[in-house]
Amino acid sequence: MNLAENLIPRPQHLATSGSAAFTLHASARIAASGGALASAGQLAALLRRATGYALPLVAEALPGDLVLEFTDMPDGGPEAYAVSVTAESVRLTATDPAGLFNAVQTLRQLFPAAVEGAAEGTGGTEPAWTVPAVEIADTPRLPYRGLMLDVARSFFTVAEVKQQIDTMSQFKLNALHLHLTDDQAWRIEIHNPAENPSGLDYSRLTSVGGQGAVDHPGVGLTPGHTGFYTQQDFREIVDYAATRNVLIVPEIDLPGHVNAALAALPQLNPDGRPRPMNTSGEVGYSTLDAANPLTYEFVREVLGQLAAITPGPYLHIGGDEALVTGHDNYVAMVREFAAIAAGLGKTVVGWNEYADVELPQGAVVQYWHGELAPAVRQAAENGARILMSPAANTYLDQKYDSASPIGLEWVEGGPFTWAEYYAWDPAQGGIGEEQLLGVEGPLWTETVRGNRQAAWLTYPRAISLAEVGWSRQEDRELQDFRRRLGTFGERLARQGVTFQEAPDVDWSAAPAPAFSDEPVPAEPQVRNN
Ligand code: TNX
Repeated sequence: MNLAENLIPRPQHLATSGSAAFTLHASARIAASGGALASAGQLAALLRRATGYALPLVAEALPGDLVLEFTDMPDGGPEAYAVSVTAESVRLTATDPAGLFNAVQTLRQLFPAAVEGAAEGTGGTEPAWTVPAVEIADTPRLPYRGLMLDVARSFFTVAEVKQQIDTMSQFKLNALHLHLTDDQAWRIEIHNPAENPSGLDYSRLTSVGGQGAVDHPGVGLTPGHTGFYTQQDFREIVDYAATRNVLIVPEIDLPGHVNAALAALPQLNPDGRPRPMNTSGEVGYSTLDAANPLTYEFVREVLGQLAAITPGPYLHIGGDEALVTGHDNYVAMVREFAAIAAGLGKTVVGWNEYADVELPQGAVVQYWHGELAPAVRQAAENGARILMSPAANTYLDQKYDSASPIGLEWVEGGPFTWAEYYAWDPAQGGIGEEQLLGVEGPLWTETVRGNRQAAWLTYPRAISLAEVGWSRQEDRELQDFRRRLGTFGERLARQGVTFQEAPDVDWSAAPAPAFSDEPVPAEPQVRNN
C-alpha cells in the first residue's frame, strides 16, 4: 500500500504521481533559511535519529535534498502547506511557520514507520528510506483542534505535558487547554502583588491548594500527582508548545469548582474560615461569593497574572457546574469575570453554561452537554464562536467499554470508542461553519495518573478528533479511517505511546506498549451525574 493512502488526518488534495519514489540517501541535505529553519531543524532531528545520516542544514538545494521554504498560497490560511515529492526532491512549502510544521508532520507519515525509531533500535536491517511520489495541498477545516488536560484532578509534570504535546502535534492538533484549578487542587503559582491592602496571601493557592488531587482509596496521593506550575514552568510549557504549533489555553474554573481556593484563602468564604481540602471526585458543591468584594479582587489578580504569562489570545474562565451558586449570583459573577478577561485583551472562553450570561463580543462558548441553543444564540447576537466538545463525541475520560480499568462512564450513550468520536459533524444544531471555532477533546483525570494512563484513554480517540477538526466532512469515511488507524499503531508503539487496542481495528503491524506499569488507581469516589 502506498503510504500516501495512510495519512491521518486525511489531506484536502492528494495526488500520487507516476514518478519514481524519492529515496533519502546518506548524502542528502536539508535546505532552508530564515523562518523555515525551525521546522527544518525538527525534521533533521527526526531523520538523523532514525537514519543516522548527517543531514546538514544548507541554504541552497541540490538534487536529492529536502527543501523547506515559504511561498504564497492565496487559498490557504496560516496553517496551509504543500508537499511535493519526486524522485529528485522533497519540497515542503507554506506561507507561515505553522504550515511548515504541518508539512513536516505529513512528510513524517510518508516515511516508513521505522522513521519513528532510533537507528540502533532497528536491528541492523536498514530500511530503504523512501517516500512515495505525491503532490499534496492541504489546509484545515477548522482553526482550533484541541485537547484538554485536567491537571487539577491529577498533576502532570512539565516533562509529561511536553511529551503529550509531542504526541498530539503529529496529528496537527494545535491547542492544549490546561484545566489548572478545580475543587481538589490549584496548579498555577500566583505572586502576591506589591500593593496588597486586603492581605490575600496568594502564595497559599499553591502551598496549600497545590497539594491536592483526586484520592484513590488504597493508593493515596502519590508523589508526582500533586504539585503545581511556577509561572516560569508555565512559560516553559507555552514556549515549548509554540515550537510544535500548539497554543496553550489556560483555565481558571469559576465561580464553582473552587474548593482548593477556598481552602487556601479564608477571606473568600462568607464566614472568613478556610474550607478543608477535599480529595474526593465530588462536583458542584463549592462557589465563590458574589457579595464579597474580595471575590472580584481575587479574580482580577489571578486573571491579570495569568494573562501576562499567556501570549495566546484565549483565557478560559470555566463557568461549569456551579450548582450551589444561585442563578443571579452566577450571572453577576460570570458577567464581571468575562469583562475582566476581555479588559485584559483576551478572548474569553467558558463552558456552555456561561452562554446564559450576556458575553463580551467575540467570546468563545465551549459546548459540552445540555442545550446548544444558548451558544448558537450568542453566536448570532454577540459574534460568539463555538468550540465543540460534546461529551458523547469528545470526552476522553470516558471508558471504552465496561471492562476498561480506568475512565468514568456517566455520559449517556456510552461507553465510547474511536468510532463515536469519528462519526459526527461538529457543525450541528444550527451552527454555521463560520461560527464554529473548532473541536476539543477533554481528558478529565479523576481516574487517571501519569502519561501512560492518560495516553491510553486519549489514543486512538484523539486521532479521530484530529481528523474531525482537520479534514472536510465530505472527505471523511469511517471504514477507511479504521484502516488508516490500524496502520498508525506501529508508529505510536515506536514512539512508546500507549493506546487502546480497539478490537474492531487491525493493529497487527505492532502491539501497543504496556499500559499497566503504573498502578491502576482504585475507583475514586464517583461523581453523581
Ligand atoms: C464534568 S465537563 C465536568 C468535570 C468532570 C467531568 C467528568 C465539565 C465542564 N465539568 O468537572 O471532571 O464531567 O467527566
